[in-house]
Amino acid sequence: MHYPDLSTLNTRFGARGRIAFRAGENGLPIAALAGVTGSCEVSLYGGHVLSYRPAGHLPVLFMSKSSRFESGKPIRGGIPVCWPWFGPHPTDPTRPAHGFARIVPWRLAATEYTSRTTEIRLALDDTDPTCGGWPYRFSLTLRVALENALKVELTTRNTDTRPFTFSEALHSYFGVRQIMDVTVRGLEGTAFTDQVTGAAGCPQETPLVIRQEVDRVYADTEAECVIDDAGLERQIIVAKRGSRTTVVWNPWIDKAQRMPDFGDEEYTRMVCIETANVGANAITLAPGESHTLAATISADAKAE
Ligand code: TA6
Repeated sequence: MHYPDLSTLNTRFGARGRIAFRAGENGLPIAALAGVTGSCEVSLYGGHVLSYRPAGHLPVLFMSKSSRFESGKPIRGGIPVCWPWFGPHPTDPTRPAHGFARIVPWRLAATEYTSRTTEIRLALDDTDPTCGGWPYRFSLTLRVALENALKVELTTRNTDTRPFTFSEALHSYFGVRQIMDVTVRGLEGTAFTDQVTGAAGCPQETPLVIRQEVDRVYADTEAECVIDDAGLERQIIVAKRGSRTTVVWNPWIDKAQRMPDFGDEEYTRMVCIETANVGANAITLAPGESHTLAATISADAKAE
């Protein structure tokens, strides 16, 4: 895995007190962004937002204490980029789950900052040697911006001569104090496919509480989701643009114990609210067309 050296990154793209590059575990380069509205860290490996802390709040994203930071393996927490397929590869079980974008190095394209905003843009395209095995020309840009919220935008451009279809997700892991004290609002009235039982068209009539393994794909929804965390007396708001699917996941006890990169008890401290386009909401781009999937993440003191 080859990355530019950190001194070059800091010289060309750093900014004192705002943008700095450091070596993470196993030497993976990490960009640390800071500004008046908060701070975040982004790994060039996987184009992966590792952490986000709004000013005046506790960290918003969950990261497993057992996560790997190894070439070729996904990072267990933060915001994995699932692209160009979500879940298992549609036909080839030997291909990595959730696509290859989250397990390859991304290139640093640009950094920018103003008095109130700090952003980084990463790039990946079919000329990157690690992106083999997908038969289309493409370019991806990931924009991560610290504004009054954390904005994460994944833009796909079809640079091929043929149309292609892809599915995608910003697979965001959110930190909570205790899952038993959490309610997820915003999906009421939206039917879901239950990935645990295989049942489709399941009604979500009330706000969602989690008392078992939850792996639900809500289709045809553009709704903002709110994680009400009574334990931390805060809400996490997940708004989105360019996304018609929301996935909600908590592995619960048995699956947590089967995951080597996830602590047995960590299911109590996280929930995934994933900003996605999956299944019938997959995206087809004609040559030259592009599409942006965007999540806007913020935290608020709990409304009384
Ligand atoms: O978030 C939904 C899901 O597809 C679950 O089925 C579970 O597999 C999760 O993603 C994590 O997938 P990963 O490949 O990161 O272990």
